[in-house]
Amino acid sequence: MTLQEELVSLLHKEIKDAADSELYEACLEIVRQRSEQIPTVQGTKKVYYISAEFLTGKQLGKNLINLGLFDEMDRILKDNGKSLESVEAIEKEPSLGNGGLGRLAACFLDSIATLNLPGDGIGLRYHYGLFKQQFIDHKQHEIPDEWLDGSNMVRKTDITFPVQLAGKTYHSRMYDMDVIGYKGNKNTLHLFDLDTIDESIVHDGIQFDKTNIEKNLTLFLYPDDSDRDGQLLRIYQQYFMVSSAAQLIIHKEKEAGHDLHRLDQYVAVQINDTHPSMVIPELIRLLMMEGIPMKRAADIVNNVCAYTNHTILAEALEKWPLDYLGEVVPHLLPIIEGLDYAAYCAFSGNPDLMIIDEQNRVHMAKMDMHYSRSINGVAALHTEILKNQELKPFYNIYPQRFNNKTNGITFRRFLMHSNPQLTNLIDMLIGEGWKTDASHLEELLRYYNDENVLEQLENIKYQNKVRLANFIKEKENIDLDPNSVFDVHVKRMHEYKRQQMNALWVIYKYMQIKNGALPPRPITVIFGGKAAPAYKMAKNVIHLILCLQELINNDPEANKYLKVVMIQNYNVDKAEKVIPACDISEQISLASKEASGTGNMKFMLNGAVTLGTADGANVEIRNLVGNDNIYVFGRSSDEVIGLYNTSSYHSSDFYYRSNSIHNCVDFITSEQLCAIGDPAMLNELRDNLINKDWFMTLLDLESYCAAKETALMDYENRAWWKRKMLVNIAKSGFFSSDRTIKEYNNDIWHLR
Ligand code: 26Q
Repeated sequence: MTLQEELVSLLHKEIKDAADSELYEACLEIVRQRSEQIPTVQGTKKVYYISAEFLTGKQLGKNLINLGLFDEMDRILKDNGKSLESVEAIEKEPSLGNGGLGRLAACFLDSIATLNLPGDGIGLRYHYGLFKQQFIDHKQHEIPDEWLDGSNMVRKTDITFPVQLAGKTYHSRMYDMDVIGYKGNKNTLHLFDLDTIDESIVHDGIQFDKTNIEKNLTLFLYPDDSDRDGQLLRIYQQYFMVSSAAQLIIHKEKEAGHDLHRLDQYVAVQINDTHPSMVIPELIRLLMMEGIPMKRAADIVNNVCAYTNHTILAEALEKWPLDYLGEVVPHLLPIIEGLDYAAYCAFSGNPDLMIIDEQNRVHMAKMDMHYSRSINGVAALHTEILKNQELKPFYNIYPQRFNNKTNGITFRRFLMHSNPQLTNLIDMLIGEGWKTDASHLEELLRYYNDENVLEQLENIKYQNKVRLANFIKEKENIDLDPNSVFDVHVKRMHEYKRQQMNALWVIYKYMQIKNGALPPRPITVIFGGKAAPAYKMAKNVIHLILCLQELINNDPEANKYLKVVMIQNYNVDKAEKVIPACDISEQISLASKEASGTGNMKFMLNGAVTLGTADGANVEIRNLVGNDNIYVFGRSSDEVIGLYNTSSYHSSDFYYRSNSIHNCVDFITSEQLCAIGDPAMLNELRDNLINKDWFMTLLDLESYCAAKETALMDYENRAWWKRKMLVNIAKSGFFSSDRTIKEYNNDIWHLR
């Protein structure tokens, strides 16, 4: 049967007569059937990537690409007056992550399968994911994200495991999603859930009874943990996930007849940040139940596990009160205490190295570092900071465990799927080898002086901007000019990422325009990102941006030159629409704070030029493209770390010293903005900038404005700019997650 015949037979009608929703079901079914026919990756050693988040994005288009069916399906639908794009729009995006860490996990699964390495993901099947973001009265509101409504690739299995929570037995059920490699075999993402979850207990946005574990356990990712019940719920979730994982692993190994004493010959476990850390004591516990003494079990687990750190922000390093753990997982307590005692004996009670601190809190990262064979950071700078600052006491005792694995992204999604025109151009110029070996992209440098190719690049960018403008018109009813510069700042809202600094630049530009200093070309500033529901300052920044959007876009004197859009509910789907349309990629975190960033890589790959600090992977981008093809500004990570160590940054100094900073900051609470927004929120934000500014916005504001001015001027030199685009694309091969995964495998997992 041809693909077209298959489609018709599933539809029971002609393609031209089918609705998009019917076509979606039929396409999904075809993917399922094809996937069933391709083999699971085989091997004697397998990695389990355990993560609280898997931000997989929509599956249909990506699976069609990896199965080699996308172009044919696209053509069949077109020939029948339909569009694959509209069919893909029917799918709901699995909302199983919050940001970089979750998207990284999804990219890694794609690369592991593509490289034909045996490796499964393990996570949770959150019914409402993180949350869905809505803007009402220029503020973020949170509502449940009903991603499970409708058909998807996640299927229920009949596999369950008993999990002890607070002395009661619950049964975790495994759901599976095929992870189909590009022209390769498949692996599985296992998502665990409880059968008894009751979605009807959610009310008033995302509120629910936090004590009713049977009904609430997997409703949301990162439920509010501002009180005791919320923290307990996090522990319940984490243990539920890792106990299911550990049982699955041990069960499979026993079934295969493997000697559990040699578990490290068959299994590697990658711990994605500290959320899955309890897998260490849980695996030890299960091995002890198989008759292995604790010391031996701990040694075995130590050789199996590897830990990835994604942050140096203190508030993100999890520390759980021992008595909370005692309440939820009393059976793990003797093991955790035993591990702590072993560290006490080995390191003469050095408090820096203890798992349990003087206040009886369990430091999950410290447990990870003592009981993992590998400890890695996610970009070169980040790993150096871990070794020399944040985790120095551990680097001193375990130097050989520390290693860097600079993050990567899958080009199958973030170029082939999101930017088909650029994909075609690259194929035409250098062939298709880059799809499996991204270093081939460097061959594009041959066209550095090829006017024709440069013009095509520019045309593709323009068309992507038109497409985004149409999308924003449809979704937000805002008119954008595709001839303006698209300056894009999309990522989770956090003070360290400094969206507030870009907002201050918007104010600066607005005041300039009002004073008659007009830019050579209109500028469109595009924001997008969710704030954690309890994170007040991040919500204040969203509020400021939405108020600026209202003020500026409706000011006829200014809106010809400047527009602001904040995209609602930024997710993977929207990322794929925004990124190909970007000219200037904003990566302006306070140096030392962004572990890596991966958005920066996606923009670069799509021909945007980075405006950023020397932070995270930006440093590696600069080393690859050279200073002519990136705009780097601001204090260095060493300077910033010095300022923190000596407590010598006072934002008020910067506020009072510079008139222009003063004016921009004061504009936040101007009559005009207060007439649009909530004066209390705007005041709180302004006060914070003047009196606290923990992430040093005012420190870098002037150098940021200067660098951005240079970038905007350079944009006018079109001949130059097109070459910058080309160099960025050509040098992005290093950031393929295929490269990252090869490094994980060579240095840590050694899969066979
Ligand atoms: C911890 C404790 C209590 C509550 C929440 C958390 C928590 C939740 C989520 C801590 C961290 C996260 C997510 C972190 C994250 O996404 N980090 C990003 O990881 C990317 C992949 O490595 C990096 O590129 C980014 O730089 C990093 O910010």
